[in-house]
Amino acid sequence: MNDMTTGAMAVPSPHPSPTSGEGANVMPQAINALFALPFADLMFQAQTVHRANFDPNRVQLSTLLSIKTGGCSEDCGYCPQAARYDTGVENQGLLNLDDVLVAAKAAKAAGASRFCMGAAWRGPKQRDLDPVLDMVRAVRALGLETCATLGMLKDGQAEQLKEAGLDYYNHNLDTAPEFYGDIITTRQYQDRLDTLERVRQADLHVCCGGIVGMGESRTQRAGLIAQLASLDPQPESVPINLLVQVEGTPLAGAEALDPLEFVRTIAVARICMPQSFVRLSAGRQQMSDAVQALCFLAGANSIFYGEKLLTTGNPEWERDQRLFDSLGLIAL
Ligand code: SAM
Ligand code: DTB
Ligand code: SF4
Repeated sequence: MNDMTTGAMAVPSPHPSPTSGEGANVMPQAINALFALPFADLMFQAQTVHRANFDPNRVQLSTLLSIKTGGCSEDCGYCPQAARYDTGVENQGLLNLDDVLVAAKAAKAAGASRFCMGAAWRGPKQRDLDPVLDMVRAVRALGLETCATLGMLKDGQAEQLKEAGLDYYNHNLDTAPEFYGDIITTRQYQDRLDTLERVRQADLHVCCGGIVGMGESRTQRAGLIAQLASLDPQPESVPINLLVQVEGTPLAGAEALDPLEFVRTIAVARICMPQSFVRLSAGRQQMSDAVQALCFLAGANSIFYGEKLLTTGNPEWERDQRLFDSLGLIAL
């Protein structure tokens, strides 16, 4: 018979030192074993790790803005912005600086601490990057943390972003290496790892996560977390997205993920990346408050905050404020 403690401890640690926050030696079998724990044991372990590293009642708020929407050359099977899928998202040019500043000021006034600018590019050309550098400078001058997600970076581009005052670069691994080819063919897993290495070398903070609910197996969810946790050092921010199904994309109609399996994924991410901010990311609009509350209990301590993600909806400010009030959560 297992009591609560032995149930939780019967599983080997996925990491030699659960609070070190360093990557390497993350064992996929141990991560699979975490997923297989009784729910209460998994949640207990996640809460224990979370409380050893963070104030459990504080949640970081990041607001997204799509600075360049649609018309993307890539074939990411989940993405409404890929030009090749008929999703109704139009190809728009880069926003001008004034529009970006209006959005950043509104995000700050609503309580966000970080402003993340996203562009539907395979990667930025130099003539694209220059105006983005101006945006980074101007948003930083407002007193917000800055984040950008612009696709793959070439040599020297991460340094230019750092120099302009960028704090974080978001670039996701998206899924496990074994499932990746089912989702994206126009760039390789190694391309993503190379961009992440350039970001690290430029001394930028890394924001790197993935998407679940794309039809992957549990072992593949564990494989994604093993990859993320093996980055050395581990990413400072880890967005866990639940697929937002968009009509016209190849993944529209994928079998929906059981909400409790999503909660488990958050818990396992927390345990394997003890010092990272784990972000409950895309998919919140479709999620009940109760499931979101379980995600916070499982160790999520960051959200995308604001009424839009990039092209799809996110909970309204008022709904999030009510949720935070009812759970006693405080914005970081
Ligand atoms: N184009 C750049 C790139 O792909 O790196 C930056 C923007 S891209 C939209 C950023 C991330 O958004 C993707 O890597 C993916 O993880 C996430 N994403 C895109 N569409 C999504 C969807 N329908 N549901 C959940 N996450 C999604
Ligand atoms: C991330 O991991 N999720 C965000 C952000 N990084 C750029 C994007 C979610 C996009 C959801 C689909 C859309 O709104 O277009
Ligand atoms: Fe383009 Fe990024 Fe969407 Fe892929 S995820 S299609 S690279 S915008």
